[in-house]
Amino acid sequence: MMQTELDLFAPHDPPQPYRVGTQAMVLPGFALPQVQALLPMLREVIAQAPFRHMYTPGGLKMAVALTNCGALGWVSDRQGYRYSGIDPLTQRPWPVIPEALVLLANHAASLAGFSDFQPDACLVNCYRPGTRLSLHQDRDERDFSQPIVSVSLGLPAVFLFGGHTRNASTQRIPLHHGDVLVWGGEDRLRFHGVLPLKPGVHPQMGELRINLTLRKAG
Ligand code: MD3
Ligand code: FE
Repeated sequence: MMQTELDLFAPHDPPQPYRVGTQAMVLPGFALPQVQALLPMLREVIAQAPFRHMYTPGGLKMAVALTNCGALGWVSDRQGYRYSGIDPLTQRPWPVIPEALVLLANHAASLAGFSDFQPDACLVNCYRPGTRLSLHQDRDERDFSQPIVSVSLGLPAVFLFGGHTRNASTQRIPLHHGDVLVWGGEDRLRFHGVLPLKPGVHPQMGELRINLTLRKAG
């Protein structure tokens, strides 16, 4: 049948999963069917453990606001980067990871080839327009053979996926609301970051991007 200009406004199916490294996979829209259920759970987590800006060991205030859920939460202060079972702000254990989020992460990891992923830590990053995350490696977890699963929500971002040294060239990977990424194996210690968020308003999330990273930290 002939295409009409109206087709431009028809909803698109999310693209198929694709590899960005030998053991790194993007699952576009994988979280979309769960988002409506996840958002109230996320709101509850944030009510119990509010977003806050942490400081780097060098004393710089981090641009990304963060919180955690799970048995372990990632924290940063003058003493260094580490995982802690206690939220330094509330002095209480972090809220539990919503079961639906654990199941989603486990399912995504298995599709990417990592069976039996059982996350014990979920870092929740909050970006506003202009916020960026500079190139870094994730090295604070005990076992680098465990993958990381991330869920992007809200405003789109450009993710930088680098190499094994800070100077290696980077791929730019656009990330949208509902996209899930899984990284493991030889891609686990790649440098990565996020370009400054462009201004915008997301219909569900407003002027925010929230990224959840699920890890087996302990
Ligand atoms: C690739 N967060 O919290 S998530 C972080 O969008 C972090 O908030 C970014 O980097 C964000 O540490 C990116 C995707 C991600 C997470 C860890 C990785 C990609 C990764 C580790 C190695 C390679
Ligand atoms: Fe990271």
